[in-house]
Amino acid sequence: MERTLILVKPDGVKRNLVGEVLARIEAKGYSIVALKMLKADRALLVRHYAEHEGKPFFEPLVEFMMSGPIVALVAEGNRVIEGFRKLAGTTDPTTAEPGTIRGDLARDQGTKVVQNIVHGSDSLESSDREIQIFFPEL
Ligand code: D4T
Repeated sequence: MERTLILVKPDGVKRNLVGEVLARIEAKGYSIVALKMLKADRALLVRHYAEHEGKPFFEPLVEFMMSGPIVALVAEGNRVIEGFRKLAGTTDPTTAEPGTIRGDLARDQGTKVVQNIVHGSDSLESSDREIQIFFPEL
């Protein structure tokens, strides 16, 4: 069965949206098979966001992701990678479709990095890699 790594980012946790995000994942019919709250350190985030190293938003992104606790989870189901990306909506919350997590719950905060509530793996290769980073025990 396909699996994806989902993060509720610090903005989502601060705004008490963990339950809302989990409810949308479960209501869609995916199963949550692992879940934890943590404060990510720099080394973990540099691994997770390796593809963005060197980009102008990389440092603000790492700082933002260290600014408070996050919730990491693994969701499972047929085509869950694609399905959760649809539930999340596009990266820019201003233009993310209403009905999506980002479209309904986030907006441009004028910050150097986009604060958009959630992360979801974008491919099978990414999900394998990211699940290994956050849940090496799985
Ligand atoms: P994640 O990875 O968090 O699920 O988001 P996306 O898949 O939608 O976006 P991404 O990996 O391309 O970017 C990671 C993270 O960086 C922020 N970001 C991204 C930003 O602030 N400015 C930008 O131009 C881009 C591309 C938002 C999400």
